[in-house]
Amino acid sequence: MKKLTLYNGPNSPFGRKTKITAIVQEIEIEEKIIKVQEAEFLDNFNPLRKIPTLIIDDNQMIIDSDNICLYFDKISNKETLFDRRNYWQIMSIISVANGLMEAVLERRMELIRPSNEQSKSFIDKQEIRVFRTILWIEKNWNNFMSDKISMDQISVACALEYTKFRFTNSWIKDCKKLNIWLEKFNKNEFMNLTIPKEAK
Ligand SMILES: N[C@@H](CCC(=O)N[C@@H](CS)C(=O)NCC(=O)O)C(=O)O
Repeated sequence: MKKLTLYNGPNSPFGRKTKITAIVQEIEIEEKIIKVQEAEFLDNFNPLRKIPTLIIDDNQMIIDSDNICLYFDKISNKETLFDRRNYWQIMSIISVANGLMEAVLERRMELIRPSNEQSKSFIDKQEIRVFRTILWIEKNWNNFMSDKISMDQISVACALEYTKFRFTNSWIKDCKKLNIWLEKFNKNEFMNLTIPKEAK
């Protein structure tokens, strides 16, 4: 059996996606929580120095949360989270969820810079993108009541929870369907097991 080491952060929404996929697909991993800014050793495996990064048998790497999730799905004996029948829809919703995480993350990174270096127009742009994206998901994502867990659901849930954690839950009033779905989805044990450390 291969040794799988998942380098992750304490609060990363991208990392959360991969961890949930490992739980759902019953893949045994060793998770190492690191401070990515100080993780010089990671540069040999991932020159972007980003988490999550997966290392297989101490020598092979898989970079990017989407590739890690696809890998876990591929080596699992469980039913796929990327159903062939609506594969491209699932992949596109995952990309939308990734973009939402990125916008919330970029906004936060800008806000923690010294105030004289912050760009208000950059922050505004990310905030507008966040609200537009969540409203778009509310209106356009049409299989989210499905009881069968899929990768787009995991991704959207991680993105919405990260938005609540780092930015706001004010989108709830305009996205009632989505919020009802999220509350139900949050009852899955894997959601509870992967709540960001600082959000507890
Ligand atoms: N596209 C990447 C994004 C990963 C990402 O942005 N990770 C952030 C943490 S949430 C990171 O490692 N940031 C470190 C940095 O930018 O220095 C993925 O899906 O894995």
